[in-house]
Amino acid sequence: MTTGAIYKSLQALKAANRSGLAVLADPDKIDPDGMPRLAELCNESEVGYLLVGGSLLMAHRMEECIRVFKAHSNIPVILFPGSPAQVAREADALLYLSLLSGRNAELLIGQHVVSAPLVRASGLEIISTGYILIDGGVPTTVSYISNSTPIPADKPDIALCTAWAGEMQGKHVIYLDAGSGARTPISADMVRMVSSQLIVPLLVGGGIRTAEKMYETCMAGANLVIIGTAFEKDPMLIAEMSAAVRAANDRQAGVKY
Ligand code: 1GP
Repeated sequence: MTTGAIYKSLQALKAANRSGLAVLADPDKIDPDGMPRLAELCNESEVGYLLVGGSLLMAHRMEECIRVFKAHSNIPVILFPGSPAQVAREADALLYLSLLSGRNAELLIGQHVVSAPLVRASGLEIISTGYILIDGGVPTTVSYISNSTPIPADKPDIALCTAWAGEMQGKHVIYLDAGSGARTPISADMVRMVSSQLIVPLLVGGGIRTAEKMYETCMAGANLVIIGTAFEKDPMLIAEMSAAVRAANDRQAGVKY
């Protein structure tokens, strides 16, 4: 499976030692009427990608949310599916997730086999993703639904070996996630250790709610930082987080003020 423009843009971030910002929109928490405003805020900032998905999706409005967003923005939309049912042709790409931190064969290969015809027929850019859950201090929906235990937050060596295994298996990206609404986001030490050892881009998310933490995560080597909950609570934070990403990128590039 060849990769496309969106993956190339993530590789470019990695090659330049830069970070990007992604907003995660859960269609159960934002309705299509909220999408024009979200698109406007994203267009005015450093947001490079909109991720769409949720663990359960009770409201059946994912496709409409994507359509409305795309009518108001050129920012690429990437599916971050909580289940194989969340494949929407309206999006541009799909994070094709394997839950590497778990030992649940269904989430490593079983559901992929069942959904393969649907995914291939979708025409979406497929980004093979080694998805690694890290303990964020509270039980998350993902760990409950997946019946899997996250990697302890103070075991960066396990996270690194899991990421290495994913990279050697050919995953296009590695995603370290403390889970939506995590009390404790992933430590800069863990991000730094994993990022410094990977060739593929590193995605990081879960519980990031301040510009300081955003800056620290970017400086530690995250190539894409994903924020959902903090923006649901206060969409105006998008501008503040964007400034933190810009500051980290300038610092990495040696820009002096
Ligand atoms: C969850 O990493 C994402 O999978 C985003 O987490 O909602 O806590 O920002 P938050």
